Amino acid sequence: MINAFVSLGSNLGNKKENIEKAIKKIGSIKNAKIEEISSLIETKPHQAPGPNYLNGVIKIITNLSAENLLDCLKKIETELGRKRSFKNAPRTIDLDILLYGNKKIKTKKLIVPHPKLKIRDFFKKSLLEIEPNLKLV
Ligand code: PH2
Ligand code: MG
Ligand code: MG
Repeated sequence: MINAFVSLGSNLGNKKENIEKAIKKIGSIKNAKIEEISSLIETKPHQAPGPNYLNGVIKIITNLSAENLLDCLKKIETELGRKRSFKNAPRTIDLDILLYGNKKIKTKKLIVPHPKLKIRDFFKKSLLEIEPNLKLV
């Protein structure tokens, strides 16, 4: 079993409801259990146009591979109306794997730790809220 941290972001439609629906769906993924949920914080769009975001992070414990977890998250994004018009376009929901255990992954589909983890303070803030002992190197 591996601890993974997933970020939730929304800046389109009913942001809080989108995030709550996503958490519910993640909670029903077979082979994944939600362990912690951070507070949700309003953030200014980082390197992106559009309205402010609502952001949060959850901790899950899972035996899914990172790639399979990503597939589940993408499916939930689609179910919640995510459209992909241009890079960093406003979105109903964005679900990103921030950390997958202490693994480093670099494939066409997935980079973990999340490449923007160090430069997005809201990621770090939410991560440390739910995992105070986390060493972010
Ligand atoms: N996600 C992005 C781009 N910019 N800015 C904020 N505040 N929150 C996000 O989740 C976010 C962003 C691309 O995924
Ligand atoms: Mg993202
Ligand atoms: Mg994403």
